[in-house]
Amino acid sequence: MIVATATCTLTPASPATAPAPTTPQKLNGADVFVECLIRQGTDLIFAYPGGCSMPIHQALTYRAADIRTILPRHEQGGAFAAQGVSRTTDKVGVCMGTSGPGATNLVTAIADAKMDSIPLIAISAQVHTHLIGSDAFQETPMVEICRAITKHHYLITKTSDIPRVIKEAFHIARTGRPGPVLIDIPKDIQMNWIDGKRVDGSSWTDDGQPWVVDYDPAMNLPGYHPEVRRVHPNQIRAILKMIGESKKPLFYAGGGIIQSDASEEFQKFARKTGIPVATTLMGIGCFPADDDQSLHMLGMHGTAYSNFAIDDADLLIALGVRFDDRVTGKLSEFAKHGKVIHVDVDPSEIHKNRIAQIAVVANVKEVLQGLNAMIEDSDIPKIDAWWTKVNEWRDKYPLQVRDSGDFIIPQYAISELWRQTIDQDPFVNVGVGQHQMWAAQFYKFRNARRWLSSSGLGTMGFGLPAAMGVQAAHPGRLVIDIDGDGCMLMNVQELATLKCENLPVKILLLNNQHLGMVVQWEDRFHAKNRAHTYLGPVDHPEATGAGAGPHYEETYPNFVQVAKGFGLGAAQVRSKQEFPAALKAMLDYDGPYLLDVICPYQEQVLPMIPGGKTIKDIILDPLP
Ligand SMILES: Cc1ncc(C[n+]2csc(CCOP(=O)(O)OP(=O)(O)O)c2C)c(N)n1
Ligand SMILES: [Mg+2]
Repeated sequence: MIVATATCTLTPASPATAPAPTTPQKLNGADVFVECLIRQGTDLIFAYPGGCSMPIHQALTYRAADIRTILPRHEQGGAFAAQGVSRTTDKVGVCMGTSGPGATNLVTAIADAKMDSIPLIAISAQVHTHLIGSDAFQETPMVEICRAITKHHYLITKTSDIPRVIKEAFHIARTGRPGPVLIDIPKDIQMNWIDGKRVDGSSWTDDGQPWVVDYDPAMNLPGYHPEVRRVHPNQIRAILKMIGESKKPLFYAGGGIIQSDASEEFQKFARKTGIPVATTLMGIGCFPADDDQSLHMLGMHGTAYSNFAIDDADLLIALGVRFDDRVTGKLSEFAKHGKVIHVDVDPSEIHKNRIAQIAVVANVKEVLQGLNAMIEDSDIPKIDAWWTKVNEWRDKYPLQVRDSGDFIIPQYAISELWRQTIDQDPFVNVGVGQHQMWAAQFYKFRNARRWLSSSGLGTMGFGLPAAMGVQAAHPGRLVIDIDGDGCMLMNVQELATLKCENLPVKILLLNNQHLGMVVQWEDRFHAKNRAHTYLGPVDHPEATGAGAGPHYEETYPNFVQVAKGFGLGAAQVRSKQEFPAALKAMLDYDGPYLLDVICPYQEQVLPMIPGGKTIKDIILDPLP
């Protein structure tokens, strides 16, 4: 007999749109599963059905008033959309695919969430328990596949485990260092009736008794204690002392500040100390990028002045960061004149890439609250001379938008987008490539959780589905996808979801007809040898790097036709003079819209510190 503490009062509601089922609905595992999601605050799920997940889809229709089910057009799209929810709300995004290919289609986005510490519940349906291990139709061992790319993973083997597993999964996903949790649920576990009977009438409970559902069961996570990592006042004092004694300090501010919702505390502390702030790609938005105290982004494509400052700093205050190689370049040379204070919630990040003189394993928000509470005037460093030097670098090496005549270069397009939209505090999603880096450089974010980028895994195709999820979670808000032409094709099917689910995302497609970021590396490091980086027909001269290419007569594919085919509004623009009005037309459009912006492919993202290199190797000038 299963011990119960609360009785189940769940009554299937009538589906919002479909006619009521003709037979009375008995509750089964799938109904309980959906109720558990709702009790975790889930009001949106991105789910693509198939044989093994049908019971949960059926159950979702009965609860349509409480949970909106969005049908993405590919499971990867659904999983990135769920990330869009997690990255911009206090909810954990939820996605689902059926067994086999539906499940494996989730994998890239799960790995992506792990790298960026994004809480995510990924549900995969599984074949019947008695078939597991038999190479049954559409069977894949999802727990094994996802073991290294999830924070935790479950295969549910008893229907009565559903409430505990879901409670634990959400707890693990959102606490400590957040991350994705996989729940693999076999079809028979979904179909078992809560009266203790399987669909064939046999018993699934030990003694054939009904199961009284406890929706708040005890968790069983003996090895998981994120809550014990607390900061001690002595550590706070030590940090303040080191800051007070520094002459050339710098904040190295990362995604941990955003994940722990600590931007307010960070800004307060940063302003009190007056120390320059540089952010990682993941940290964008934790401090206003157009503020004088901001040195903007650091690392491979960060500002030259932030990288010069790191190189010269005598103290790096590293908050919620992981010393990623795209930030450090050659590790032995990175910030080698500086001491390091490193605060991170994950002990495995401490001393991983860089030894810290002060290391604190704790929630960044708690540490910042402690710092704000304990800081005294004597802890504020005297750094006027440091600022003079930093400002010299800033004046000498600003981010530049060169004069491009009537060509639209991406740096200009993004700056103009910023000018026309920043007052609406929009959510901006990006793909991966040059357009992503230019968006990071030229869209000067003022708030946290507005910038969505696949940063750690660098997954092309992230932007469109992420934007779709953000729009679903924030109806009425401006949601933008700045995308590349390569990335757009990776999840282009989600244009259908935008249209069919009334998600009015605005897509600024920076179309250079190339895999621009790879082209940039070809041009810099491979003697301009074009190796499968042209996105048009192979008999075009551009395929071998020969064409002039800035203004194609005919671009491929015809994105305007593609978007219109999916029912979006769309236009192409090639002239800089016409760009502001074309952009405004998109922003004013009632519904999803794609603006196909034809850009020259020769443009390079600068500055650039080549991978594994140092500040001495920084590239500041375009190729002749
Ligand atoms: C799924 C995936 N495949 C390959 C890559 C390698 N890659 C990184 S950027 C890039 C080019 C992206 O092209 P596009 O979307 O057109 O953006 P652009 O660089 O031209 O702005 C490629 C191929 C990747 N990051 N992700
Ligand atoms: Mg491109």
